[in-house]
Formats: sequence, structure tokens, C-alpha cells
Amino acid sequence: MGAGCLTERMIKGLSYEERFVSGHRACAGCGEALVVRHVVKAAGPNSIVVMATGCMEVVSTPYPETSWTIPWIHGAFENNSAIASGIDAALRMQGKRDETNLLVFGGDGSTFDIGFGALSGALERGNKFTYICTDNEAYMNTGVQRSGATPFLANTTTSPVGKAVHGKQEPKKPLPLIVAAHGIKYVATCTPANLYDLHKKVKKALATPYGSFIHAFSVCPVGWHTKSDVAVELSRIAVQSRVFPLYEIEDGVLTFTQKIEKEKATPVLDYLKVQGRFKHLKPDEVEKIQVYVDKRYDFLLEIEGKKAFDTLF
Ligand SMILES: Cc1ncc(C[n+]2csc(CCOP(=O)(O)OP(=O)(O)O)c2C)c(N)n1
Ligand SMILES: [Mg+2]
Repeated sequence: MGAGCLTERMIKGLSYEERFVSGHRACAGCGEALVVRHVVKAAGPNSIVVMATGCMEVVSTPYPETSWTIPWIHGAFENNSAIASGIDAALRMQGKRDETNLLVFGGDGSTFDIGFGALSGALERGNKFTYICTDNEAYMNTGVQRSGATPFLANTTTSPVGKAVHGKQEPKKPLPLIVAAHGIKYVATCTPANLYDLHKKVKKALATPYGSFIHAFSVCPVGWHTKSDVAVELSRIAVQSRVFPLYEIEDGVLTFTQKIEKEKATPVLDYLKVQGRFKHLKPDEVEKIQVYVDKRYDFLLEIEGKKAFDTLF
């Protein structure tokens, strides 16, 4: 590694220290593991991780081994955020709240669906932690079942492609916006292709009083039926095609951190065509997805720069 590279990393504050270390059993090319690794890298040493059931929990803690060099606790889907609320309260009692980062990880199944009640309650109560949803758009650990995060028309084992049904019939739940509507001060999206952006957002989230939320795009080569070397490139295409917009919502105001003009956007087809979960799509279905992606992006453009969400704290 050249000195120039080292200098750039140091200037931008990217550390070499690992807290989610190698030797875990994530599949080759797992985007979710990349996100987890960088989030805890950005967080720093005084961090506690609460992690729901899912791929990341399973691959990183096969008893008696662990890939974690910082305190880590496993929560069920339903009580992940409740455990974090308890740790938040305990840290306050101990007078250690300000010096400790509390990170909560959940997959999309955990966050969009099963653990949403506990997350919503904790946000409403004003508990302080940074929740990171690693979204690989299905229940991957149990064999690729659809979740509230699975995109429209994607093939999963419970939204299969047949004559009557052509993949998932429902659109993806707009979770970051639903979370922002709780009135918390910081919500952001990130991908592992935009590392400095990811690091900056994690640091901002952790500095936020009360709850904060990060939605992380997490490629799954197994469930998405892609090659195992595409996680970073596909994350980049997701942003460029406006499938996964990069933004922050600070104090209720949305700002794009990378705005993609319609004329310069990559066609959504470029994003879909490298993934086997979309290989059944007919041209009119691709067009439907394109229209849908544009509509969702237009909505974000409409609320950009405005106080679109009340902040309660
Ligand atoms: C209440 C409950 N229902 C179902 C399961 C079985 N289960 C274990 S892991 C998993 C999938 C988790 O999906 P997600 O949260 O998206 O994480 P991923 O594995 O995709 O990273 C499921 C359904 C469980 N452990 N608890
Ligand atoms: Mg998942």
C-alpha cells in the first residue's frame, strides 16, 4: 500500500482497527458483512453491539468462537431494541452513557417486520442508540423468504415465479421515512460502495441525542443470485440507478448526499439484469419497476430541504 493511500485514509479518519474480525463464516461476496465491518470500524473502541438473529449473528458467533473484539449481545427479533433500551438505561445509571456507543443491528426481516414494534417503541421513548438495518431484502438466513423489504416482483422462496404469480406482488416498505416520522433527529441511508459517506454517517448518528437510524444496502449473492464479486459494484449501480437513494434526514429535513439527476441516472434494467432474482421479468415489468423507482425518487425530491418530519426531542 502506497503512502498516498495511507495519508488519504488518515485525513478522512478511516481506521485500520477491526472490531468485526476475519474468520467469520459469511458467504463469499456478502455485502452485509462488509457493512457491519465498516460500521463498527467507524464507531470506535468504546462500543457495545446488540444484534438480532440473522445471517450476521449466525456467521459471527458459532459457540465457542466469536468474530467480535467489542462487547456483543444477541437479541431475538422481537426484543432487540428492548435489550438496547435496557443497556441505554444501565449506561445512564453507571454514568457511562456519553462515553459509550450503543449500536443495534438487525436484518430487514428483523427490522421491517418482526422487530419493528420494539424499535418503534424505543424510538418513541427517546432511548439513545444507533440502529443499523442491514437490508439484504429477504430472510436470507432461513432460505430467502420474502420480507417487507423485498422489492416488487423479486423472486424469493415465498414469492415464487409461476404462471399465476410473477415474484413479490407488493412494493418495498419505505422504512427510513416511517422511522423518520417517529421524530428522531437523524436517519440516513448508506452502501458499502460509499465508504467515507458510510463512516461519516455512522459518526453523525452516534453523536445524535436519542435514537438514530441507518438503512444499509446489503447485497446477498446467494439470495439475489449474483456472482460473488459484485457486492460493491452492484451497490454503486443501485445508487446510480436511483434504486437506493443516498440521503440524510437531519432534524426532519432531507438532504441528498449523492443526488442523481434523472437524465444521468443508470437505467434500472442495468441493476436488475445482473441478478437472477429478476431474470423472469418481461420488458413491461422492467418498465413498471422503472416508473416506480422514478416515482419514489420524485417524492424524495419533493420533500428535499423542507421540514418534512416533526422532531419530537
Ligand atoms: C420469531 C422468530 N421467527 C423466525 C425465526 C427464524 N429465523 C432465524 S434467522 C431468520 C431470517 C432473518 O432475516 P433477516 O432479519 O432479514 O436477516 P438475514 O438473515 O437476511 O441477514 C429467521 C426467519 C426466529 N429466529 N425467530
Ligand atoms: Mg435479510
